[in-house]
Amino acid sequence: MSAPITETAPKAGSPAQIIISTTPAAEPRKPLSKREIVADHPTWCPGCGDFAVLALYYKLIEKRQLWHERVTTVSGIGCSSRFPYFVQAHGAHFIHGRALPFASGVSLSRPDLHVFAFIGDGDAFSIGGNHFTHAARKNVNLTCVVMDNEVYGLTKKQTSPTSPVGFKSKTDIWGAVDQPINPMKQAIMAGATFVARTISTNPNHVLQMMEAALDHEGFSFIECLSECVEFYPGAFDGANPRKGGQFREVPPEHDRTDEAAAYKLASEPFPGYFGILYQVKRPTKNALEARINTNFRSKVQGLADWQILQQTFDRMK
Ligand SMILES: Cc1ncc(C[n+]2csc(CCOP(=O)(O)OP(=O)(O)O)c2C)c(N)n1
Ligand code: SF4
Ligand SMILES: [Mg+2]
Repeated sequence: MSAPITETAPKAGSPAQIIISTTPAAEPRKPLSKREIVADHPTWCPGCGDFAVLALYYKLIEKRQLWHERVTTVSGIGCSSRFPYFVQAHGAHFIHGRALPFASGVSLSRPDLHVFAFIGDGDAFSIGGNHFTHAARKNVNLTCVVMDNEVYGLTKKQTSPTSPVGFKSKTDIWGAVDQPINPMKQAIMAGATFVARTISTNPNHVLQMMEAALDHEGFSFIECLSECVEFYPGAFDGANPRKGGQFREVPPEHDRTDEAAAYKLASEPFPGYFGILYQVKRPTKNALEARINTNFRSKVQGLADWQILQQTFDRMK
């Protein structure tokens, strides 16, 4: 969750100061309606799973009353990454694979914002694989939703790191031969403190996972299976009871703080388990850095930022 902040008016010649306050300011505002949250009309193919994920993001914002100016939606490049265009709030459509470093910067510099990154499986685990690992291990306070369609959608059907062995695409015309990434294992191994799995065809479950991720302090990761009806139709029928599949929730007796148990659940063959597989408490990078900043500030009281910087430069001479 984000911390409330107040901004003081800058004194002449000095930059604005951000002050973190412990009590939220009273905001006598009427609740946001869906109409006020929706921006552009989505441009996905009819039937694309991404529509449902977007609708549930609207629902989350509406239900939890996240004001426009407190929400930031960051994405990379891909079909899923069109998200920020469709939400009436802050947002950035950033570089392919680099949504997480951008989102981390926003989260660290603006603790009052709820930061969400919506990215694709290629975005997260191919070109952005290193960034995913580092954002997770640093436990940056943000929610990362990977809309996993097991294919590169935007660029029209190349094999993605989550495509199954045998998947035929423009880059593997005889069928993929490489072992796919297991996003759950990848996230747990990297150090994510909240790891969950859901599917766009189960709206209640998606919202439940989004709410739990929002309430988590730290790097919360959701893999949301979201079908690309154009280039990988039927990919997730096996997890959809309406298509004869099986939607199995994480068993209630599962200890989500048990890493080995979470790995075991994550290792189940498709359709596997849905729900929160892993969740632990660990100090966030945000909190650890804020502590350093507070300590440092106490040593340079009364100096403006530029004066502190000047002192550092002077010391380097
Ligand atoms: C640096 C860079 N490399 C490659 C591309 C081309 N490109 C755009 S989207 C994409 C893959 C999209 O797949 P995914 O991340 O799974 O998102 P989806 O479209 O499936 O939602 C690629 C390779 C790019 N835009 N920028
Ligand atoms: S190409 Fe696939 S992922 Fe992209 S909008 Fe169409 S159905 Fe959705
Ligand atoms: Mg994809």
